[in-house]
Amino acid sequence: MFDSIAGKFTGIMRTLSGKGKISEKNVRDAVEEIKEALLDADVNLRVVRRFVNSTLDEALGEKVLSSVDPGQQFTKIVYDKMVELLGGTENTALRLKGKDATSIILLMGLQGSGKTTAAHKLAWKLKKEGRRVMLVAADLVRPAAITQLEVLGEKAGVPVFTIPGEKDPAKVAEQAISKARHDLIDTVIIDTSGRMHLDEALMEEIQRVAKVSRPDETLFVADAMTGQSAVDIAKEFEEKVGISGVILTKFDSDTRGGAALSLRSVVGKPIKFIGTGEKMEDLEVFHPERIATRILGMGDIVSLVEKAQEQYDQAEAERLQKKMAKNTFDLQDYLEQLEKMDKMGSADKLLEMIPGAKGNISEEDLHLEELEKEKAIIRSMTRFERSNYRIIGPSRRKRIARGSGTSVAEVNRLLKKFEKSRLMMKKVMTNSKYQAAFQKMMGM
Ligand SMILES: Nc1nc2c(ncn2[C@@H]2O[C@H](COP(=O)(O)OP(=O)(O)OP(=O)(O)O)[C@@H](O)[C@H]2O)c(=O)[nH]1
Ligand SMILES: [Mg+2]
Repeated sequence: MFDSIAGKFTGIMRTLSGKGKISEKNVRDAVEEIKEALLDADVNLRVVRRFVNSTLDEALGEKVLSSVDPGQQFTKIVYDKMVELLGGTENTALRLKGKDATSIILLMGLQGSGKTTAAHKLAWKLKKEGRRVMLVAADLVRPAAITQLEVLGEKAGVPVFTIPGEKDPAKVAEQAISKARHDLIDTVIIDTSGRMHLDEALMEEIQRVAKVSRPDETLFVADAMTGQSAVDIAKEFEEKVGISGVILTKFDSDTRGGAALSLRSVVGKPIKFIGTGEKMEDLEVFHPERIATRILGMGDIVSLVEKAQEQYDQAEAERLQKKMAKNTFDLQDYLEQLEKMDKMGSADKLLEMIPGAKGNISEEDLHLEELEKEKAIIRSMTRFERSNYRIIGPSRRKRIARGSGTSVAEVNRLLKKFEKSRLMMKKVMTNSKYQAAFQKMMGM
């Protein structure tokens, strides 16, 4: 997706970059080209107009034309507008209850949009994050739908709730939820039926299922390949049922990207995930910045370095260095470092940006799952525990393991690893030779 639009944007940005001076006409021409590129990508007309007008307003302002590097300023404006269009910095995380309650996720959308696949992917992802998940087969329209979900559930290692012979999806949902509560399942994902077209029957059915299940997340599953019509349909679902977010599937397909670029702005609800393939692991959290970077054709090593530097600014580096030297680097600091890695982007994207890394280093090499667990473990600790890891005795370890959905052995492992690395840090930081290397690495 976005290949064509990215090509155009790269060209537009290139003509302006490096110019010592750009005129008002240069800006107007560039914005005109951007407009055409967006329209060619099948972006909603109103969205295009708004984008173009606000870009023009800002780009014609004093700041750009008289700046030292107007081309760069212009690129920055377009990038910022694009990020905003895609959702800005809003929080797209699923809003689920804690693990001591049962959260409900309801998936809905047209036929073939990817609901069942998304249910499967989501089940696997949440299970990996330590949640106890149950899938619910509430698509009673398509004959093979139940079997399809059962097969997928087995693949993901997640139970699938069905009532053979039942005709009413609302009843299935209701009973599934009470069974889930009884079985201490913390996350229920309901897969519903789709229809070729929007029709009353589908809406009425979904409304009833939503009413009995009272979902924490009502996710509209949209097929990116359907372009603008996905946007209209999403609007309809928002009005009739109410949606809390969107899963945009088939992001890996060769489409122009109009749906992706219009949905957020027209529907007013965040895109939470994108489906990037048919396999279980092909579900990614949607990051506006990353997509904007891709569209503007900036997905190269430069942006990786920039991002890295943004996150690890100098003051931060100095602060860390002091902490490490004084041996006061605590679990809270460690958690913050792990969270920063998240902000830099998914491992996959990271690997894509490092020349030669893709194919040679796998995500597994990066031990991501372990890091996810470590984050969960630290988040289950109190502030006091985070800065005084030595007080974490057996009963606290038990509580932390329970709270984070991990085992005591995993908590032990993290604490041991942390202790070891603190010792290492101290050694390194009090050795002047290493100190210089560290400063160089941090760009100091
Ligand atoms: N390439 C690609 N294919 C996908 C993606 N998501 C779903 N598919 C494929 O799209 C087809 C339809 O997916 P389903 O999950 O069955 O769609 P559904 O919405 O449940 O369909 P109905 O139950 O018939 O309404 C399947 O062949 C999936 O493999 C994706 O992100 N990328
Ligand atoms: Mg289905």
